[in-house]
Amino acid sequence: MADNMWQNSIETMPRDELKKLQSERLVAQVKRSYDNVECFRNRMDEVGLGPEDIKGIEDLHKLPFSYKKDLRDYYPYGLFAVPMSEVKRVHASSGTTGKRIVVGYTENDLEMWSDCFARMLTGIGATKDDIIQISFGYGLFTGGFGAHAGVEKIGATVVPMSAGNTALQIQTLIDFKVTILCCTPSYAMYLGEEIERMGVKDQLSLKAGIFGAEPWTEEMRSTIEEKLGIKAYDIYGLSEVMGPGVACECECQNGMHIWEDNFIVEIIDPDTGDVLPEGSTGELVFTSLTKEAFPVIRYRTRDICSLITEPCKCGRTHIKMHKPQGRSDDMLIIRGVNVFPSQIEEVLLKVAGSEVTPNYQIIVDRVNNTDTFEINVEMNEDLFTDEVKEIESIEKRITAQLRSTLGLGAKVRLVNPKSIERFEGKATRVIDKRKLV
Ligand code: DLL
Repeated sequence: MADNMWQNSIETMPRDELKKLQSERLVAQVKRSYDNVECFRNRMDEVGLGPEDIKGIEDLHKLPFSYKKDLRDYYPYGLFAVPMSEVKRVHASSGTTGKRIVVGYTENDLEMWSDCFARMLTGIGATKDDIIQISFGYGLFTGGFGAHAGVEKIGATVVPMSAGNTALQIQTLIDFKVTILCCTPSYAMYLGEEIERMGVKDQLSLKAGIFGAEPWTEEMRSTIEEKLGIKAYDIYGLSEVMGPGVACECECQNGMHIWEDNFIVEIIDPDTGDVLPEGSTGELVFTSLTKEAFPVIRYRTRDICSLITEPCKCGRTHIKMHKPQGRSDDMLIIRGVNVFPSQIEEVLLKVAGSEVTPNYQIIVDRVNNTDTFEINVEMNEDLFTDEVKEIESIEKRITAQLRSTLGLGAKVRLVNPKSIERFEGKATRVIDKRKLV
């Protein structure tokens, strides 16, 4: 087993030692955050807690939670714990409104991140002889660059494709003799279908795939494995906590190891905030132990999940998480992009506030393994027009603004006044027809 580990002594560290390490690191991280991050200091002061009150992980539950909203309130750099001269890279992801959330990394943070990804690669048998195609988006999204650094770390050959252009992706897989593919699971399904349609499966050199950034099921795993002739592994992460590699599967394909030397995980009741007993399903909460530029303490991910505490056959001692089952907020993941309905509402009001009403409906579906994204918006009664040109021009304006805000294409349709269903209670603005297979 030892030869498929990147940092053997850490990955197999006895749990009591791991807990001790977490305690030491937590104490230091709380102190560093208190000294350098105003939001955290204020929250500690409000509940009368000082860094000296945190003596180890047994005191974790005393600490206040942090939320995605904090990243918006302190946009862009207000939660960083080091001066900008120490920040070597930033990434960003969707916030709950038009403002993105921004995260930063020091040189040590980037090292730690690439080590986490290297653990995943080594764990699934990758070596420097592998040729690894990264079809996660490169840019502010953490997927592309996060995976890239991990591949470079283990000394394998990186093929930095980024997302899109399916024909070229397939040609590259074949011609460059790619052995491992990294992308979203829905894109892997789509590539699999196209490869099947083209009848070129036997020209592939692929043996494995690393897929994540959105929910997927065991059924999807089997279909992808069958269509691409590979083993498919799950990887989890989120920008706020690091990016891809907070947790990842090993060769056992049975839960994702959370790298507990770098992160403490808790499962809480999303309504009460209480820590739930072992084995419960609830909201995942992470505390980063080693991140310098952007530490998070008890960060509420909104992902609903449960943990696996039984020892893993691979020999790694780090706890595992099941696939997330859903979210406790209204965030949608469409073609790998995080989308909040509130962002859409903001765009509608901004670009066509007088022509449309805030009555809208978002319809998400999956056709040919690709997410479709449609928005129906009611026209304002006073300005009601059946002039096709005028309607099209409003639709185009909204589509363009959505594309620039979300980085995602949508099919926008203006519909007649009062034609969208009204709700007595909470409006159901989102119809998500995707079945995960
Ligand atoms: O999606 C980071 C990432 C990139 C992970 C590439 C894996 C591979 P964000 O854009 O900040 O970061 O979105 C984070 O995506 O809170 C989950 O809801 C969801 N998510 C990520 N990985 C998985 C997964 C990246 N394996 C949000 N299964 C998270 C289910 C996932 N959901």
